[in-house]
Formats: sequence, C-alpha cells, structure tokens
Amino acid sequence: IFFKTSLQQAIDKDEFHLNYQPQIRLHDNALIGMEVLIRWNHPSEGNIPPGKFIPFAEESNLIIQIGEWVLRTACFQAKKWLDSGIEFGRIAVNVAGPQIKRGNLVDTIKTVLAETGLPARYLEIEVTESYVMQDADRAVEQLNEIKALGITLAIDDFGTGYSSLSYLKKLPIHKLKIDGSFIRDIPVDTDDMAISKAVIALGASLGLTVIAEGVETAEQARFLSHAGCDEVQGYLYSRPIDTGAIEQYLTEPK
Ligand code: G
Ligand code: G
Ligand code: MN
Ligand code: NA
Repeated sequence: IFFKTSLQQAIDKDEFHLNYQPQIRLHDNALIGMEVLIRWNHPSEGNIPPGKFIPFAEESNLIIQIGEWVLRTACFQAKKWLDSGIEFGRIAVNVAGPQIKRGNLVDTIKTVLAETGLPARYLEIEVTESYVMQDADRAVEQLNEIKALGITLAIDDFGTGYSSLSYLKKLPIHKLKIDGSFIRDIPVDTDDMAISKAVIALGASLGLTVIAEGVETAEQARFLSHAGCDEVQGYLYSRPIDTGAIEQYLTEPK
C-alpha cells in the first residue's frame, strides 16, 4: 500500500528520471546504443533502486503508466539529440511483462513515436526472457507487430529463465542479451565461461546479435571478444549516467 500510493505520487510529482548506459560494439569500439534505466529520487527515502520498486509497480499495474513515461521521456530526449546532430546509436528501453500482457504496448509505442517524431530505427525494446515465456503466443504476436514498425528487439536476462529453444527460433528478435550473472565471475568460473561461449555461438548460428551486460574488466571483454560476442555493456565502459553526463559522453571528442 505504501508503495502503491508513493509510486502513484512519484508519477504525479515527477520524481523519476532516466539514466543511460552506453553499449559498445567490440570489433571497433563504436557506440551502438544506450540502455535507458529508470531512477527514483524519493523525497524522504532518497534514491530507491528499480530492483526495489519495479516488482511492486508490476503487481499493481502501475508499471504500465511508468513504462509509458519512460518510453515517452527517452524518445523525446533521443529526438532532441537527433535534431542537435548528437549521435547516440539507439535507445534501448526495458519493457515489463504487464505492458505486454495487459497494456497495449504496440499502440503505446506507435503513439509515442508519432508524438515525439523519433524514427523507429532509433528505438530498441528489451523484453525479459521470463516475460516472453509466460505468455509466449501473445508475446510473439506483439513482438511481430513491434518489429514490423522497424524497432530492434532484444531478449534481456538471457539464460536466467526457462527459455525454450524452440521458441527462440520463433521469436521475431534481433538480439540476445547475456545476463550479467554469467559475466560477473569470468574468468574464475569456468562454467560461466562455457555458458557464455555457448550462448554466443547459439546467437551467431541463429543470425542474432549477441550483447553481454555487466562487463567490468578488460579481461572479461577480451574473453567475450575472442568468443565472438558482438557488443558489450558494463562499468568497464561506463556506469549508467544521467542526461547531463551522457550528453557530455556523447559530445566529447573520441
Ligand atoms: O541498473 P539497474 O539497477 O538500473 O536496474 C535494475 C533492474 O531494473 C534491471 O532488471 C532493469 O531491467 C530494471 N529496470 C530499470 N529501468 C527499467 C525500466 O524503465 N523499466 C523496466 N520495466 N525495468 C527497468
Ligand atoms: O535490464 P537489466 O536487468 O539488464 O539491467 C541492467 C542492470 O545491471 C542495471 O541494474 C544496471 O545498473 C546494472 N549494471 C550495468 N552495468 C553493470 C556492471 O558492469 N556491473 C554490475 N554489477 N551491474 C551493472
Ligand atoms: Mn535491460
Ligand atoms: Na539483464
């Protein structure tokens, strides 16, 4: 109850803001995009991490409103960068299960793109493996429509859910995102190294781009590069940073 009322207030009182985390292509270090991550600055509690409030937002369906706010704010910002000639690749926005199951995600995306004027090719949507598998038929239907708009689709947290490989073949996706839990203990954990390599090979053979998240060390990046991983994201390159800091990152000479 506490969370429900204060989450509603957070929407009304503009207590959310967005951070951005760069995503880098390994073979030439080019910036290919940025993941959009919500932050909540609570008036008395301070910063509440999304891991603490997103689950409540999902249960109460407030995630549908919050998710729409994230999408609109990120697309609006991206259009501003586009108009100023600031290159950012794409913005990758996380989408939660209820947005697919109960919200009308496809219409929301169409509306937001029309309102902000952001061309669809600058938008990527991340859906988690577990959401997709909960209601795979509906997910496939909606993802097909989203893909048809020209949006890039990524499966987030890949490897942590009970993904069915036969569904992976049917899903209209472009990208697999290897969960950070498989990257964290590289090079100490040889099982994680074997899993990461296998996911990279699986992605390659299905014609998918593979991105690894949670990359913190140069050694992890080297391992992933040798294994044929396409893209990386993690503290090694940049933490998630606010709009001012990402603008500085995007405009500084490389
Ligand atoms: O960086 P981090 O603490 O931001 O994120 C923790 C978790 O919260 C991740 O699983 C991430 O996907 C999720 N998350 C962050 N921002 C959003 C968002 O805008 N929407 C949804 N649905 N999840 C988000
Ligand atoms: O949506 P997703 O579950 O993929 O969210 C990514 C989460 O990982 C966010 O909480 C983000 O802040 C966090 N993160 C991003 N880079 C790193 C990293 O290099 N190390 C760790 N431990 N966490 C990271
Ligand atoms: Mn994500
Ligand atoms: Na993840």
